[in-house]
Amino acid sequence: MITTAAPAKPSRNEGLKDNCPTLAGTIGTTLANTAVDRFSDDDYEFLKFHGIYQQDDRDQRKIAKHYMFMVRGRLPGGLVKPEHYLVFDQLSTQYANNTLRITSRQGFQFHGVVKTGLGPFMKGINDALATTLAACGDVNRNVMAPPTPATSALVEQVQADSRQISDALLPQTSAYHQIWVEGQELNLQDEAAKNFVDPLYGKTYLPRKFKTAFAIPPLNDVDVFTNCLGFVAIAEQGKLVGYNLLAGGGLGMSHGNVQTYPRVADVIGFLTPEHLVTVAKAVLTVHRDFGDRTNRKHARLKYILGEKGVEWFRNELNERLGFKLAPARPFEFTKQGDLFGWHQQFDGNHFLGLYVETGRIKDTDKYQLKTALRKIVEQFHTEIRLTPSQNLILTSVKASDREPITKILAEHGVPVENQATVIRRASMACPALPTCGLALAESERVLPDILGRIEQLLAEVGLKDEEIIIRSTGCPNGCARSFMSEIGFVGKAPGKYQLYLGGNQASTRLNRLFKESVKNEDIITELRPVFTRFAKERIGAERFGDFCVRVILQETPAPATT
Ligand code: SRM
Ligand code: SF4
Repeated sequence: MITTAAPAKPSRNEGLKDNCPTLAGTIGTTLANTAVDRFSDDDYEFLKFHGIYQQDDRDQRKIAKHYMFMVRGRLPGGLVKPEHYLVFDQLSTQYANNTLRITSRQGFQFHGVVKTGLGPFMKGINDALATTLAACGDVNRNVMAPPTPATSALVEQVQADSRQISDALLPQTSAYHQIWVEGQELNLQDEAAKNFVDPLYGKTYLPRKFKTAFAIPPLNDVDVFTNCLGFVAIAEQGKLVGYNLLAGGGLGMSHGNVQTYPRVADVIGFLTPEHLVTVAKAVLTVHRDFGDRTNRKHARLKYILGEKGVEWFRNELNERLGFKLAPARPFEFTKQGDLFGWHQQFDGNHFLGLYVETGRIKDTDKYQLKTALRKIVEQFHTEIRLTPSQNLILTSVKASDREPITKILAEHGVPVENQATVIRRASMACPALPTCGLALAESERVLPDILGRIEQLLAEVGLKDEEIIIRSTGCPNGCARSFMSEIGFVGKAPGKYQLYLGGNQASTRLNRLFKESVKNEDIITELRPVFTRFAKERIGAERFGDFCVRVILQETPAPATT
C-alpha cells in the first residue's frame, strides 16, 4: 500500500498574518490598558512588524519576569539626520536605558522601554518623522549601504538608491500610524481590516525576514554576501553604470539542526540602475512565493537558492522580470571595516570616524560619548551615519568645525586619534544578555574582556598590533555576523562558546567550526598554539584567517556538532 505523507501545515505565524493582514493584532487595545505590563503571545509577533520586541530582563528572571521592550529604528544606509539624532538621544534618556545601540545593520536599538513608556516613545519617534515600521518582522529590513563619504560622489548615489529600495519595499498597512500616531485601539472585526492585502507582500507577507544591502567594491563594509538581496555597484570612470545582483545569503542557524546553515550569496547577473526597484521586487516575490511557510527555521531565501539551485533562481527571476539579466560584470572586494579619525570627503568637507565599543553609545564616568555627541549635534547640526561594524561617522563637517568638535570630544574622554587597539576596531558583538531572549551565552558584556586577553596573548607571541577580525554572538543566529570573521565565538551554553576560524579580510568566505565547546576561561589556552604557529609559519603578510584555512583547518577535521 502506498501512503502519502500529509502536506506540512503552515506555521502558527502564517495563521496570525492571514487573520490580521493589517498587522494590528490587539496592540492598540493592550496599549491603552494600563493594568497590564505585557502584550499577548500573538501580539508579540505583530509587534515585530512595528519594530518592537517584547523582552524581559534576563538578569532578573530568577526573581520575577520584568517585561520591557526593545525598539529598532529603520535608518537606510545608517543615515541619521541631526534633528532625528537629538530626538533619539532624548527619548533614550526619558524612556529607555539611557543608551543608543548601533546595530550591525546600521540601525539604532533602544533597550529597556517599559510598557507605560512605549506609547509616548513611539509617538516621539514618529512626531520627529522617523520610523520603526518594518525594522523587524517578515518583511524587508533596514537596507544597508556604504556610509563613508570618502573619495567619490558614488557613495551618495548608492546611498540614495538604498533609500529608494527601502521605500519601495515598505509594507502599506495603515495600522502602524493609527496605533502609534493617532492612538487608535482599532477594531479587528472591521471587514476592510480583515480583507486588507498588501500590494507587494500579499496577505501573509513573507515566510520570514528579508535583508538587502548595497556595496561598492573594493570595500565590503556591509558584508554584502550575508544578505538575501545584494547590489554590488559597478562603476566606470567613477560613474555608476549599474549593479551586479547577489541573492541567497544569510547566516542564522540552530545548533544541531542540519537543515539550517549559514550561506554566502550567489552572483546572479547585472542590471542597469533603472531596473533596480523592479529587480528588488522580483527577488522578494520569489521568496514570498517559494519560501517554506511550514517551518520558520527553514524559511529564508537562502534555502530556496541552496536547494533549487542558482540556475533555477535565475530562470524564475528572468521570467518574472520579462527580460534577461545581463551576465555579471567583474568585481573584487579586498577589505572591510571603517575609517577612523578625521578625513576629507570628496566634496571638500570633512568626516570623523568614531569607534564605539560594541556599538553602545553611552556615558560612563570617564567616557561620555552620549553627552559629547548631543552637544556636537546641537551646536554644529552634524549629520551622523551608522556603520555596519557598529561604529559612527560625523559627516559633512566644515574645516573650521574640526577643532571645536575634537575639543568637545576630548572634554568628554573621547579621543579622535588612537581611539582603540587594532583588534578592538575590527571586532563586533551582538547584545545577547540581558536583553535577548534567544541568548545562550554572554556576548556584548564579555567581548571587551576576551579581547583584552587576546591582545595580551598576541603580544606574548610577537604579534602585537596584528589585525584579526573577531566577532562574538550569544547564539548561532549570527547577529554580529560571527560566521564571517577570522575568529568567531558562538554561544553554546552559559560561559561556553563554539570557536570558528577562517573568515577573510574581504568577507567573502564563511569561517569553519574549529572547537565545539570552549569555556570562556579556556579561550586563551585554545588559541595559544594556533597563534604561536601563525607567528612562525605565516607566509609573508598572510592574514590570520587565510593561515587558518591553509594550515590549521586542513589539519583539524570539523568537530561533530550537537
Ligand atoms: Fe539578529 C534575532 C539582534 C542583525 C540573524 N536579532 C534577533 C533578536 C531580535 C532576538 C529575538 O528574535 O528575540 C535580537 C535582539 C537582541 C537585543 O536584545 O537587542 C537580534 N540582530 C540583532 C542586532 C541588534 C545585533 C547587533 O549586534 O547589532 C542586529 C540588528 C540589525 C538591524 O538593525 O536590523 C541583528 N541578525 C542580524 C544579522 C546580521 C545582518 O543582518 O547583517 C543576522 C545574520 C544574517 C541573517 O539574517 O541571516 C541576524 N537575528 C538573526 C536571527 C537568525 C535568522 C535565521 O535566519 O535563522 C534571529 C532569530 C530569528 O529571527 O528568529 C535574530
Ligand atoms: Fe540574540 Fe543570538 Fe542575535 Fe546574539 S546572535 S542578539 S544572542 S539572537
